[in-house]
Amino acid sequence: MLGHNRRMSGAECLAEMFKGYGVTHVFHVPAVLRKTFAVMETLTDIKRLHVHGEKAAAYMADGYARASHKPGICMAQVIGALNLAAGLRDAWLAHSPVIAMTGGRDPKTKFRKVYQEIDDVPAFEPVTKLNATIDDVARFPDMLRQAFRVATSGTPGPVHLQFRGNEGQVDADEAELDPLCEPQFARVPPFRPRPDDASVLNALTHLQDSVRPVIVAGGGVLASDASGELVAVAEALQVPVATSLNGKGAIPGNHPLSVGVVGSYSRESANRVVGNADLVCFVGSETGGMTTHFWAVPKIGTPVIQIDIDPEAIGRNYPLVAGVNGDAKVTLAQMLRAADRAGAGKRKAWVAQVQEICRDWRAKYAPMLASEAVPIRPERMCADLSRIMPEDAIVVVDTGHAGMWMGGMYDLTSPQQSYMRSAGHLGWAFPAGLGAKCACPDRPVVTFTGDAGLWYHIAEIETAARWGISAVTVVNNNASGNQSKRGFDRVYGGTQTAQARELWTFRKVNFARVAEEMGAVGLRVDKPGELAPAIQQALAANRPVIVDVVTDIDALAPLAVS
Ligand SMILES: Cc1ncc(C[n+]2csc(CCOP(=O)(O)OP(=O)(O)O)c2C)c(N)n1
Repeated sequence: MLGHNRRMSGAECLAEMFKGYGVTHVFHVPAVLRKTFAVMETLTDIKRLHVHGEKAAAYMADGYARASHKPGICMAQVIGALNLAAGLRDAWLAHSPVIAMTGGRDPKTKFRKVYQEIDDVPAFEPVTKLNATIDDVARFPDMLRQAFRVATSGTPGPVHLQFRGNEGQVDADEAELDPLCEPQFARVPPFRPRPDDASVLNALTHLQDSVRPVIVAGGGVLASDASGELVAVAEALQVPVATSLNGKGAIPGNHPLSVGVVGSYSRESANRVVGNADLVCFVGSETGGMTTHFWAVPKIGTPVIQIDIDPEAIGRNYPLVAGVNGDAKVTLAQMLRAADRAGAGKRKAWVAQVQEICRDWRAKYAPMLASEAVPIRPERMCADLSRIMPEDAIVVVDTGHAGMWMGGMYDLTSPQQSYMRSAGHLGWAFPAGLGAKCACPDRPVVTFTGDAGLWYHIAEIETAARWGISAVTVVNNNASGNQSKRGFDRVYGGTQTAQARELWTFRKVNFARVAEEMGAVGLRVDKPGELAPAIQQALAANRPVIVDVVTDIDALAPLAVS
């Protein structure tokens, strides 16, 4: 079609195209696209990580994608396909460009009760932007290009390609193929759509007219690599900045205009500031339930501006005074050029009030952040991590209590640091941290998870050891999923029976010993003073490390205020 066809196998075509798109790692459970894996060995340097479960493979690809902005690739044969689909759910919720490839049904044997086979395609529908089947090898080049195009463009997200044959044996077929790549779609964002000037000026006018505004920065700011422009606009106009949990990292926590994460897994100061604002400007945020504490912060009726690359997101949950459709970086740069810096003085009193709200938060939690209690308090873990994280660290955080503790209590301290979090799935963070380390081997990667979170994919410690993935995983080990405690207190009428604890507690396990047995480094921490030295030792080890921190089962994260 494009004039550079050569006779080759689908396997050769895929391997060449992976190389052309700059793929460095593929996460899989065998056996799928076997011939492609064999050809990859001779044609490319791509690392083929054979892992312990398809869901973990998807989470690793997701962590790889979020850390690098490059699509992460994961694969499964037909019987593992739904395990892989389950693992795409977090990528879907977080808008992460993951490309999943599975083996699928052969037209010759469909509906004949073939071993291990069902129709998997519908299960990928709710978690993908593109869900397609490839029955003929001639379609490899255009479908792979489409996969990269869809995964990276607009609001990024997962894609599924099902290859004919339970193991995708269509890759052994030959045809005249052109393995052409489009490097533009090897990374997010491929395009930076420029908004129309009138809509930007309208938004800017509203922002500049307000005396108590706040910006809420979402994951779209990070996808667009727009943190620099965001902070510059905030400084020029003197507008405080909250972030969504997905956007944490868009502004360092120690910036004088930063108020923290707003919403449900949040910091009280952020909810107070957004709740008191006379105008809220969402940038790259879906204005979803988690970010707005189920649309209570800000209250519906507060004047709102929304800037987003996806026109369908603009105005979905809040009636708007201004909407801007465009890339975050381009839009914010446009606003900066037109900004009235002189007029920023009218927000002096508001900024002072905001900074007092932030100081109050710090004073309220200072004793817990510095707590010497044994068992260790999670607040102390967050404070120590904020203090000692290297300048270019990637911090990866699980959901549930881990998301609440770190979302609320952890601060990034440099613009080079990154933060990624589970969009809701317990157990995501540990494999995602391994994927992030594969994508960015020269950056320190530190994962924060609870013990319930680690249990999900604990087998991947062996994968980390086998592949020398030197991510550091810090476990808030309270031998329970104690985020659930409040909910069970409630249904037991205030006081749980002794037996009720079987619903949310575990055996006490020493994960440092488990890690050592699997070939990683294990460090056990019982006292608060040992925590920072252990993490520093872990970062220097240049090996996969589990830092097992024994924490207080009665420590419950503060609930959101509205
Ligand atoms: C896939 C999935 N299943 C269930 C949940 C519900 N859930 C949220 S937090 C939690 C327990 C968390 O335990 P742990 O990671 O040990 O942290 P802790 O609460 O003990 O601090 C559970 C079961 C979830 N978020 N994701």
